[in-house]
Amino acid sequence: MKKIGWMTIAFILLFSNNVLAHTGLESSTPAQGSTVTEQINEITLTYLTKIEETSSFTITNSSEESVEVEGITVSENVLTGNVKDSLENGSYKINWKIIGTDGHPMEGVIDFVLDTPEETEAVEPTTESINEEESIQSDSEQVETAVDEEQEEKNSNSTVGIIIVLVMILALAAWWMTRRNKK
Ligand SMILES: [Cu+2]
Repeated sequence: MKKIGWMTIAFILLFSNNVLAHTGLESSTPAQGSTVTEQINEITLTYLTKIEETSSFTITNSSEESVEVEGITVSENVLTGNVKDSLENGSYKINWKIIGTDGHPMEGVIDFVLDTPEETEAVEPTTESINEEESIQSDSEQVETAVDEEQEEKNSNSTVGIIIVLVMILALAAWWMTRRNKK
């Protein structure tokens, strides 16, 4: 019991020390998990403390392809950069890598979804999602038939089993009868 108490205190001290020493992401534009409905230009990452000039970030799309970012700047605790070209609708990741004032490198990922109501981009995903639904449906149908087949196989297996048992009982009965008749 005493040991657990000391370990708890040690853990709390260690944990609070880390919180005090390290920096961390305070907020971002776009925010983690957000859906953005307008074209993105400037990316802003705000940290809890000052960060080193070498701090940087990259943006990747859902196919892990990187998106061109220019003019990455560090000012005190703020890291900014501009997306060069307009982005297609989809999910993106901002992969940041910074060094805090205490010299510790840190990294993290911010996920966001771009969903601008542009006609050309809005039509495509709709047909895609319908196709996806169809393929999901046919998948579940395939699963169902597979289950049916399995069931049938099991059924036929048990039928074979029952027949074997019946034949054995008959054979045993016949053997017993002939033995009895001989006596
Ligand atoms: Cu640190």
